[in-house]
Amino acid sequence: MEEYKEKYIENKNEITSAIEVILEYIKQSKSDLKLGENISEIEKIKEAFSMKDFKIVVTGNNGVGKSTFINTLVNQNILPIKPTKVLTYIKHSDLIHGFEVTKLYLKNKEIITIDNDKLNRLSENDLSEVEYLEIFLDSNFLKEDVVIVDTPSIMTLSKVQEENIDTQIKEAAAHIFLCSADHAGCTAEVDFIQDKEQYLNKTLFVVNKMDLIHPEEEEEIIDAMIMNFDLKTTEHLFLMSIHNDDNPMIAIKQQLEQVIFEDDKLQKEIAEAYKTINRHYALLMKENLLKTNEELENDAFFKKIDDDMNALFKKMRNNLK
Ligand SMILES: Nc1nc2c(ncn2[C@@H]2O[C@H](COP(=O)(O)OP(=O)(O)O)[C@@H](O)[C@H]2O)c(=O)[nH]1
Ligand SMILES: [Mg+2]
Repeated sequence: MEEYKEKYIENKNEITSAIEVILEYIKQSKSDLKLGENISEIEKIKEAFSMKDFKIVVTGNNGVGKSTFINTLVNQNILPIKPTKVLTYIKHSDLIHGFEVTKLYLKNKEIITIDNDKLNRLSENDLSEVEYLEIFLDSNFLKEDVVIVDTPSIMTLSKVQEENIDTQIKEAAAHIFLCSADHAGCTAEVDFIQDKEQYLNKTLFVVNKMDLIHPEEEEEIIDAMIMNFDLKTTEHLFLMSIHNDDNPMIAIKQQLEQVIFEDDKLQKEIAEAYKTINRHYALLMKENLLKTNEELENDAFFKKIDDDMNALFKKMRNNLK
């Protein structure tokens, strides 16, 4: 099994620590590189990687099982199984440093914090004042800045919500469009997907509730999905039922991580970061060569940093191959 996320985390950690080492080196050696824009260039890279989040937007008709599906993804019964009225972000909270709470962002700009176990008790009336929700949860799936966005049914979206969801999908690292086997590919669904063609390479189509139909209808559903949504391959198409033990959740997670972490733009960013770090390292080494050997030998600190750097860059070069 390909470990797309692990590979990304490794790259990110390597980039971050290489930058920290370079910054430390510049600080200790009072390098000329401190002047000019050099420091800010690599600091910006570090900042960009620390700010990243990977949004997975889940959309679909009412009652197709979006909230149930998300609960399965994060492995907790966190979302209430009743119609979702407002956009709901589910983010990671490390329990050692954080809390499992829900923040209600009200339309009047107030923010209310409640315990997650009170989520089920929010009435439609309570939610009428809410613009969006943010749920913090300790879940392995959400680690490394994965954020899931649950959305109201595509049938009940106000104009504002519809535009908002379009923006969400545009910004998202991945989009999951959920259908129900008993009416997969209906007109409302086709209409919704029609103007989202440019996002098809990051969209996964999941037909849920396969338990509701006869096994021999499976072929028909696959054909209908390909036809109605103009799918070029079935790589991004999954059929499942929450009630079946052999549901393809592992395959879906794997495909999701591939879409998110093997993304061309992200890979380019990583390669660029390595290139910039290498350039800075070369500049530092060049400066360092101007020192006398004694100076260098007497300085245990430089020796340690050099070792750190060499180890890091050896790993990086292997990675770039
Ligand atoms: N038969 C069947 N029911 C399901 C399945 N997945 C979810 N449901 C049910 O469908 C209903 C709507 O689910 P929910 O997650 O709230 O749908 P949402 O409106 O899309 O978020 C609930 O009663 C779920 O228990 C499934 O695979 N098979
Ligand atoms: Mg829901």
